[in-house]
Amino acid sequence: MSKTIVIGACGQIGTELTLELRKIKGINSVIAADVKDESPEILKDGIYVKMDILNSLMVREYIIKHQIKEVYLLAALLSATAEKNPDFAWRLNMEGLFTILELAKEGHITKIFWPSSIAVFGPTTPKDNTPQVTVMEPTTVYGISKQAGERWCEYYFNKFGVDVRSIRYPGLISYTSLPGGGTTDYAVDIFYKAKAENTFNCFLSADTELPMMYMEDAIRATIELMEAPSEKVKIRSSYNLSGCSFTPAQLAKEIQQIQPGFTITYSPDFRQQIADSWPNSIDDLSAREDWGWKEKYGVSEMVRIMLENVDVNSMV
Ligand code: NAD
Ligand code: AKB
Repeated sequence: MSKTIVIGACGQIGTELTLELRKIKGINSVIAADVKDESPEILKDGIYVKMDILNSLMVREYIIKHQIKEVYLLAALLSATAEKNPDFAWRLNMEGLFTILELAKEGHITKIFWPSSIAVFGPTTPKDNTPQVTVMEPTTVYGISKQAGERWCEYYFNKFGVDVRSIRYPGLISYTSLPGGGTTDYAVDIFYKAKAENTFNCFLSADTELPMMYMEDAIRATIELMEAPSEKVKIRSSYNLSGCSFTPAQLAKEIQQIQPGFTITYSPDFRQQIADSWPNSIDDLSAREDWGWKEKYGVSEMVRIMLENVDVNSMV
């Protein structure tokens, strides 16, 4: 079995993706890599390597030496954190991608997954059922880096035949690992506060509708896209993907169905402006038609699972 590496494996997506890939490919075939000194306990069974994606020499040497053929490149600064450190965010989000695209161009890597985001859209994009191909004028450094990354992925596919695949993830909701500094993080935080304190102060306004997805759906989509025959992957920039859409007020109502005493208050901060520039909902017809995508989880089911499983002791 050829080797796979997940770079950014200690993050919200990386933790669950690594676990799932290890189930499918075998524990010794999937290497977890991250800039952190140690992996979380949950990944301790398999191989872990401390790797800074910005150290392109080390990344190149490791991938070539260990004959790694499939790369999931997840390391990035997310929207809210990136706004606080735009120069570094641009560097981190772009340089790592070039290192991996170049390795594939040289023939060392055969397949790449690189995630994009709904952040590629901006205030001039149609907000409802945002189409696959539309106006894209992102206003955040994170969105600009994702949009540029999409263009480069498509370029390397067209010019050099690099097999790179990508999804524009919506906000992802999960309980295994905490989210890492995004605008959609409220939709995870809310469950921890609901369980610990039965109340939540939201950093977005009550009626801010955003596209979201339960993590299990996102992991399945990622693996389905990576396993799809190459000719079915017709979009080499990044695929729109839709799970469910809701506002903080609607999410709070769903929580109240299970915890009737739950209350929510609103104190919008700088993340409101970011959220206001993003779509309400996404049209993902291309993903459905090209490689058979279909979501499994709606809001009510996701809320039930989150309330059952979040561990308030892991809250920082
Ligand atoms: P995260 O912040 O939870 O995890 C990112 C991981 O990358 C962290 O473990 C971090 O330590 C690691 N990392 C940071 N700098 C690194 C470096 N220099 N070298 C190696 N590793 C480094 O992020 P996430 O939510 O898991 O997102 C993963 C990817 O998916 C990102 O590209 C993000 O833009 C994209 N995405 C995420 C969401 C979401 O809702 N989680 C939505 C859309 C797109
Ligand atoms: C963020 O909020 O930055 C991420 C994303 C949608 O890309 N969750």
